[in-house]
Amino acid sequence: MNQSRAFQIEYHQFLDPDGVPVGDLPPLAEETEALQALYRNMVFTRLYDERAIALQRTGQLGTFASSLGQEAIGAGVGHAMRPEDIILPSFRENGALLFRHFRVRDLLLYWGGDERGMANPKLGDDFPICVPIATHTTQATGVAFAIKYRKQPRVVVCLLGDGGTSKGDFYEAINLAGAWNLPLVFVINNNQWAISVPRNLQSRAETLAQKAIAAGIPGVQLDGNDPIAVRHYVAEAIEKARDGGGPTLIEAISYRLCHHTTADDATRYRSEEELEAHRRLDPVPRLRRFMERRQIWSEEQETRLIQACQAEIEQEVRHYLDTPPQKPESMFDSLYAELPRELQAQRQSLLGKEVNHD
Ligand SMILES: Cc1ncc(C[n+]2csc(CCOP(=O)(O)OP(=O)(O)O)c2C)c(N)n1
Repeated sequence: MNQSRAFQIEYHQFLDPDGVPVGDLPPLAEETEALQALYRNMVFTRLYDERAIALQRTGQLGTFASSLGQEAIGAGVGHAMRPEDIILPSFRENGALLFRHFRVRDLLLYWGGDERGMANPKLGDDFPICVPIATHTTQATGVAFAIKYRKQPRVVVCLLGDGGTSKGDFYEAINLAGAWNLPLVFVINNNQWAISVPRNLQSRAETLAQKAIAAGIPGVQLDGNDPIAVRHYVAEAIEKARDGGGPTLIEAISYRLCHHTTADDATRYRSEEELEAHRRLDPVPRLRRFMERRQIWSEEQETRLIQACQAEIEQEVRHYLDTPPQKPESMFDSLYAELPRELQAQRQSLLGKEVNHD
């Protein structure tokens, strides 16, 4: 039988789990400031995460999706984007959002059930956190189409989870991205679990990156716990898209070291041994060890960084806690230009005013 086509998926990694280079490093590895910025973002995200969970546990936050163990993805993506690019995040991309104009207070307001958290005018064209799985992938194609149509030198970055790649929306989105050669980069945060569904039950595909092949776009797989690899390959894909080179699908392999959200108990479906094995791949000490060996990071810098992050986070938490709650009827305010009658009635009844149903 003749072979029609053959494909392969490349896997990239620069640092092993101990932060030791596995081969030649990209120019980024010589950029002290960039490495320190990536590291700061990861440490900040982790400390914010811890604080948000404490707020939730004490009844001061509705729910929260941690990114513990996956910080390299957010940091690498956020750092690779230019201010004029547009992010369409899912709900586990804190680090990427913190590199943009999202502040901790915005994120806390959102998770506290206050939509004003996503209404900061400084967010520009960035999209709010998307909780419905993969629905934002088709929106991303729309945004990327608009950019291309207007000939703007901007790129759209859309992040989703491994589970999200099983949704029809995702296949439609990558197909259109390919067909229209859109300036769009999809980044899959493959943390290997979609709540309690493990990656191997989610799809028979050997890699998630290979889904790109059917869409006719490049698909690459990365060690998503290697911040240098994420930053390097996401930046490469973004700049290629900016130059008219079209979309890329990046699968960043990581692991969710935390519960799915504060409403989940991951001990019910996965073992301590599995968790322990993945703790050894943690991206934060990985970059720290690399920088220490290069003598661009010290114990003293670490202590100062932690203090500075904690002080900033506490200030943001104060802003969040001091924000007067939204009025309950505000939930009707941003849905429609003109509220349909049934919803008007609901709004009125919430205000304590009965309406006539003729
Ligand atoms: C359309 C839709 N269906 C179901 C859900 C419920 N749900 C929330 S998170 C989740 C799993 C998501 O897994 P994955 O895409 O791997 O992202 P992760 O949470 O692991 O980052 C599901 C099914 C949802 N939010 N939206």
